[in-house]
Amino acid sequence: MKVCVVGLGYIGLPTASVLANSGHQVIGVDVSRRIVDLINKGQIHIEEKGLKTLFGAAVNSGNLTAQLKPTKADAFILAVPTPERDHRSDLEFLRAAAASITPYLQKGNLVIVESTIPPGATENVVLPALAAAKLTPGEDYFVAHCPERVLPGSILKELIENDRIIGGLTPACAARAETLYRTFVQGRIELCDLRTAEMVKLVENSYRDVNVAFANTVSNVAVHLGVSSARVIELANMHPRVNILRSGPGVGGHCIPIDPWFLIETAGGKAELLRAARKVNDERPKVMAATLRKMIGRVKRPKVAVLGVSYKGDVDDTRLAPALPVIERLEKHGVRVAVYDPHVKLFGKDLVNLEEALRDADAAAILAGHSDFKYLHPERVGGLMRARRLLDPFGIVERAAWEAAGFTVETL
Ligand code: SAJ
Repeated sequence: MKVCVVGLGYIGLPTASVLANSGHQVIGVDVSRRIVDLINKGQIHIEEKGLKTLFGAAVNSGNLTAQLKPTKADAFILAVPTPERDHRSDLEFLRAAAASITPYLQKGNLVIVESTIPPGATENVVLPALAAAKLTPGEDYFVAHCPERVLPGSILKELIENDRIIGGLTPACAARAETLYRTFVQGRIELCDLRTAEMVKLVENSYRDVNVAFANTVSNVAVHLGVSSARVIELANMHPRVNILRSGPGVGGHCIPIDPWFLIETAGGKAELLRAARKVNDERPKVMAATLRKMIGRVKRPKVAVLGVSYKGDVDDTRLAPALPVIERLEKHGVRVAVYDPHVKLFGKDLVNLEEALRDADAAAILAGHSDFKYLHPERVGGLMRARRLLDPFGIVERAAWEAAGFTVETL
């Protein structure tokens, strides 16, 4: 098929690359000239395991090119961001992406929405934006919602191996979209209606948010009671039907802190648990900053070394990363913050190397669970710092070894 993928971000670019390597002719579309130029030069703007190689193969095969405007195609995949503003979905990018394909939409085409949206949005936002094409959806062309479900850090593996949910405007629409996904998906493909597919995606991420909020609640209570939350969770998880996630510095990324709001927005007041979970997770950075200030105590011009500022371990993405509000809070209280991250290239603040970050620091805080941090050497780290204190909310380092090296280790 000739497939036009609109939006070349963390989902659109890997999807375009996989499609191109599966033999489709793919035209990637993005409003950013920088991204289009980079792609046509054979370069990419995001870090994702295996993507460079897969993308390189797609471009070299001649099956993947990028441009600023859509073009006539058999299928259109909309994979643009759907941000949240004031706890409501902002679907302007999606509306604009849908409007941008109308001049090229023809009878028999397939339009797929991959972006995450509130239930009802394909019909209420995308279809009206496509109306200018003067074609009847479900009759003249096919419409489906196929939410992406891939985990950043394992996108390429999960794009191929995960099961997919496809919601169709009609059963024929869902079946049509299935033929395209079948060309690269090895997992099961389940067909349903639009609204079910839209809700499934939001339910998945809300489930994760509530479960992380539960772990964070356990941590908050454990701190209050003076016991180790990691040990409480470890012991509770020995029960055959208990599986508590990890508590941490908060929930970041472009999905989990946002998607529950899309469900709350359309739930008619029936999703209060999700609202409570959001509050618990959003307050975690405050807990981190307060803990660090308490650990440091009264020191003149204190300095904290923040190790890791991406929203989670082993990725370069800093969107809504919990490290950001932690840093803001510390700085507001006069703490100097030096930031080191082995994955992140761009960040609102200057990034420094590890030694510089640690030099004369009164505490170090691991705020993204990068696996590299397992190999930090307590003596070397301690040798650079003014005082040996470590906040490790992920429990990344071997606590006993660090304590033996004279560190006060706080895991929360
Ligand atoms: N986190 C914890 N404790 C945990 C697990 C996660 O604090 O035990 C935190 C992470 O540090 C991070 C945040 O939660 O800040 C989210 O990380 P994540 O790994 O749970 O999820 P994402 O945002 O990288 O990807 C999620 C995935 N959804 C689910 O697992 C239900 C992925 O499959 C989705 O495709 C993706 O959102 C998306 O694009 O919607």
